[in-house]
Amino acid sequence: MSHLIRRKGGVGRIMASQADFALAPVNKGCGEQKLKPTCTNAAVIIPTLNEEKNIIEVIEKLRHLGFTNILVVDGNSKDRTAAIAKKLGVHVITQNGSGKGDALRQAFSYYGLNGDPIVMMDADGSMNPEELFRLIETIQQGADLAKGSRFIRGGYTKDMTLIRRIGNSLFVLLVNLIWSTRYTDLCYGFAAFKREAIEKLYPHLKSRNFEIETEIFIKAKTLGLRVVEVPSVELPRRHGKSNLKAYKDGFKILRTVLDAFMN
Ligand SMILES: Nc1nc2c(ncn2[C@@H]2O[C@H](COP(=O)(O)OP(=O)(O)O)[C@@H](O)[C@H]2O)c(=O)[nH]1
Ligand SMILES: [Mg+2]
Repeated sequence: MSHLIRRKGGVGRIMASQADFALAPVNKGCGEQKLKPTCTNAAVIIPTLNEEKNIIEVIEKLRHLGFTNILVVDGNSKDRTAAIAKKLGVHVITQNGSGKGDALRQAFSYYGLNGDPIVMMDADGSMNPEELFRLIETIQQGADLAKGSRFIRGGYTKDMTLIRRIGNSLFVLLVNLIWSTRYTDLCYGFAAFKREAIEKLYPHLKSRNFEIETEIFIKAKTLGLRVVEVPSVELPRRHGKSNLKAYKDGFKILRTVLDAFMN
């Protein structure tokens, strides 16, 4: 990864209002039908933990849409996830530590990671790869970070328990209050980054687990990156169960918010 690129301050306007959706129109841009060559430069990072029943479909859908630069960061799955991903011909690395945050940070620092923009998405089939076009187009239109939101018009979730909804809403309130942002969603790992944004963010990220997304979005703001929310639909994971433990991980997210506030 090349050196950290510094940007002059004052560019960090958070754009999450509906007016801003003009930046990210549905069914346009890189095009669900036609893939512009620029889109094929995108690198897709997928953290995986025991997703052997889901990973094939996710990779095949991505390929079908024209994404060829796919990096699976496997958390030492006990099943055949890594073997299947390798067989499908995508790049697979095994994470050194454990946790989703640790895996994403390892991917961000990975010397073989090429591509611009860089996208992160889950392996459980809950995210629709077609939405990547909208995220990438938002980057092409000037955002440093385009993040999916399940809680703006056009977005929703069928994969969230009540307790997780409440937790997410409280964290959104708290973060918006502290950093004057207008986020509508925080605990959601479907996003596209300008490569420079990853280079800028990476040295500041510490999260090991599911607090990683919240940390990314807080630090994107404090580093002055331009963040745009784009509606996203989250479906139930296709097979298996979530690895997230609402109370334990909720506490870690809260600690991440407070830690960022104190520092
Ligand atoms: N590499 C790696 N991936 C993980 C780990 N924990 C979860 N994941 C992946 O992160 C994504 C989101 O995890 P999931 O359990 O669905 O959490 P949820 O979407 O928040 O309910 C999925 O692709 C998981 O396979 C981990 O410890 N290491
Ligand atoms: Mg999931």
